[in-house]
Amino acid sequence: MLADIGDKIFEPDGLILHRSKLPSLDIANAQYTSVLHGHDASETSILRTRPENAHPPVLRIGGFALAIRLSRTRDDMVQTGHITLYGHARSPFTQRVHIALEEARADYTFHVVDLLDRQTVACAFVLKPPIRQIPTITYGSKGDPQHPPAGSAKIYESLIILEFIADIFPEAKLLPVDPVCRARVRLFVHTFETKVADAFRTFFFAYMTGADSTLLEGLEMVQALLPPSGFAVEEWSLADIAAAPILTWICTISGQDLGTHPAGEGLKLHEALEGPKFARLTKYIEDLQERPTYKSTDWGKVSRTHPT
Ligand SMILES: N[C@@H](CCC(=O)N[C@@H](CS)C(=O)NCC(=O)O)C(=O)O
Repeated sequence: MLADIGDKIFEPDGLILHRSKLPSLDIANAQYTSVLHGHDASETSILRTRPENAHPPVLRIGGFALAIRLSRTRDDMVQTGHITLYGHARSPFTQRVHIALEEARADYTFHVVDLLDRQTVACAFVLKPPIRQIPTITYGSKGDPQHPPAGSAKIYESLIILEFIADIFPEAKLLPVDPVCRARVRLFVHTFETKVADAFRTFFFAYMTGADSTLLEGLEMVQALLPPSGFAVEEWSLADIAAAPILTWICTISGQDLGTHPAGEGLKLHEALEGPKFARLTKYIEDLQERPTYKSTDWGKVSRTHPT
């Protein structure tokens, strides 16, 4: 569709918006707003044509609403800002993001934030409200990691960061193109986070009675979602990135009986995981650990000792 409003240009295969118009735009669809923000504001933004069967968004300019077909396809998006990852090699949540950045061959800086060194921690902003956690990434101009350039986006929560990386690196195929497969990825991630990641934290870091059976039940639920072989949705995806570091932590530190649980509870959990009931999950974990980006981001041996 061709349309003309003021000094803008709509093209058959896309839309060119002049920068002078950007402040007055009210795109009635958050996806498109983020596309505008995703481009360098000093340049003309180019949005490509939406698929034929997609519902058209409404573009409002000065109260004038115009239904148009516009969008960018997944293939249009590329990294336009520099990424700084604030995290630590021994944080499994950081490793999720690290793997995704490696998979995407992103241009990024890894800035180490050592949570055990609060007094001297070089970059404090990630540990202050509202963030208060690693991993966090900034996305924008490249600069001093301790003082992110004004206008940098600050994004935290590892799963949100993974989705963001999938968005800006579509060629990394962290999310399948097929909507059904994408839904399966998200179901797996949701199940993993709510049934395993939370239980993992409780069992190892804030033990309470029953935490072992809650964790084992969660692991069974995740195992039940796995196909007979291969990764979570057969092809490698964001689901596997979300799962790999935490599953490895569970296996490794339970085998060393590390954590806030009573002594011996970790070993019991480890024994259960090694049994025939978890054979499929065990194979899945082995496959995850063979992934080159898993190996290159591996946190190594845990140095904590069991609390006395
Ligand atoms: N839900 C968060 C969890 C991140 C998390 O628990 N990070 C820990 C380190 S592994 C943290 O930063 N804790 C803050 C603190 O200890 O003060 C995510 O997925 O990113």
